[in-house]
Amino acid sequence: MSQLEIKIPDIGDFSEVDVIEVLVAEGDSVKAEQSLITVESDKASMEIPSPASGTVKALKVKVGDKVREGSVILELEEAAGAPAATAEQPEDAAEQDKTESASGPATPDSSPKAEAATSEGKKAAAAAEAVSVVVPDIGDFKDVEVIEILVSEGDAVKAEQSLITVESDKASMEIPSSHAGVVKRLSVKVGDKVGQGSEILVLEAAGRQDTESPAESAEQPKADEPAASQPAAAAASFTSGEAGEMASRPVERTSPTQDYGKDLPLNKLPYASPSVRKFARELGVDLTRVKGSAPKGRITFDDVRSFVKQALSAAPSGATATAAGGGLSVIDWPKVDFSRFGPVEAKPLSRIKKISGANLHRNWVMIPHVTNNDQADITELEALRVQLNTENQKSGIKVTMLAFLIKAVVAALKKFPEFNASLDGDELIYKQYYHIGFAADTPNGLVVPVIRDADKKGVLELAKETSELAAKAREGKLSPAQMQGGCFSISSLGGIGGTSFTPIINAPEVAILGVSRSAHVPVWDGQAFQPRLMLPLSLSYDHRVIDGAAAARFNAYLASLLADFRRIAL
Ligand code: CAO
Repeated sequence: MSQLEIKIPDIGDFSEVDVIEVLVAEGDSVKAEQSLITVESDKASMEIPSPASGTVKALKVKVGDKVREGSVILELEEAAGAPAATAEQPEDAAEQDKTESASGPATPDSSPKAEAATSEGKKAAAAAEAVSVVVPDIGDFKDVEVIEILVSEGDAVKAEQSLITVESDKASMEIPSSHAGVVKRLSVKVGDKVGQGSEILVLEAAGRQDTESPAESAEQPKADEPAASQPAAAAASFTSGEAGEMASRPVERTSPTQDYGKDLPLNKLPYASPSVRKFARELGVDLTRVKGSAPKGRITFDDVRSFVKQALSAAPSGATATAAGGGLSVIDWPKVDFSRFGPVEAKPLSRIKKISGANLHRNWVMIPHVTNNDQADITELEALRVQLNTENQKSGIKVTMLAFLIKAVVAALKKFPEFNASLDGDELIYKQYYHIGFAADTPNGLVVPVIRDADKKGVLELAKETSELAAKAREGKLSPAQMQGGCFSISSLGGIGGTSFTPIINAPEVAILGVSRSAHVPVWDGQAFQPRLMLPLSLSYDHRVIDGAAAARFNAYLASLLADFRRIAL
């Protein structure tokens, strides 16, 4: 028994490709022509078959490796009595694959003609000329089924853009466009059988496509043409034949998306065309978690899109969040039949609770929150507030602590502009306006009305507006506009109680101030303890934007303004 090094054969113009699937394991017995690995370029994938029968002694590649012609795939202990020709020369064997194996890689002989994709005499010669795009030479595949149409009438397509996916019983491949232009008419539909020369669609060509003569264009592709420019790429764009069956079986995995495929059992990669795989990779989607809607469980572009949409909106409110991990890789919510333990009554969540719940969930999960707790000495401020209310009784406006807080917060935002900002990708948007939201507790749940241009309003005006908006909130009469555009929010539980809490940031804002109940406490003034009215301030901030030191300074500054309100005028 001899030991063979099985190498990547000539795989056409694919200079370096990724190993996306290893189909055998050490110790496995393999037959000649059995697929060993699947490799993939950005537009195509293909299986590499074994040139000989034997036992896999040592695997030399793993998923994620880059390979090229001549790279060693594995060491094979040749089966006794195997024909010498298959065992000796992997190159020869590869050559044999080229001509004999339908499951083998594309060969020069079977390479389709790059420009033969247009029907004769219809090649675009001038702008807006109709071009019939046909199925090129796709090797041994005849009468293959159209399983996917990747463009629609009216679409602008680029040359080499994939138009349709066809599938035989063992492989699928994408057929690229030979020309750029606008799709005038589709000539095929899903389910049609096509072969070399079948018209796929008619394009209104974008302009003169090239300077070749029709005779030249019908020739074989030149060796140095980029792979993607040849339908050979399509001929090589095979996905694992077994994947279709595999994809219909659920694969339970929660590994990070970047590693998808690595931990999968052999032959269990999801069933999708190369461009769908690429699309999924670009979006960081783990295809093993996407359910294919096409026949045999094949995953389409739309399946990937739906998966992403679902993941993005997976900040579910109460009921749905409890259904299944809420889009996170966490164990499912416990399902308990509470009636087993005593009488229960089920009531649906209010509309506000569902909406605010979804927002709170997303914000809590997506924003790295830190809360800085401080206290403000509001002894004098509270005395002023009481005095103003005594003097202003006839005005009907009650001066509230909330109004003072809004005024002080605006001054602090001016001093610390990063608190009056929002993250937009890698940019921080600094706002030059000061719209302040405040949490209002209503019978139906939490809402956050917004005071616009709070910097331009006095304390009395702020007190009047907050009480009007809070009343509207309780009546459920706030308009959407009255809850939009906030820069920073205040959540005051002072009238209710508590000593501190962690308010949840109201995205896309980057900070929120929680206010708890003030209390008289003994404060050391350097000589003696004095009874002072202290207001707890809990500042939650988005740590991606705001450093802990900045938060401590903001909160301390705010406390200093509340301790001596005259500073606001400075
Ligand atoms: N410490 C002690 N007492 C306070 C106080 C504080 N920090 N803030 C207000 N109070 C007192 C007031 O003095 C007033 O007392 P009197 O009735 O004796 O005058 C009482 O509490 C009510 O205060 P107010 O009329 O000034 O109302 P407010 O500004 O406290 O609250 C509003 C207005 C809309 C913020 C409030 O009604 C509300 O909905 N708060 C709940 C906010 C909330 O739910 N936050 C949590 C969000 S996260 O789940």
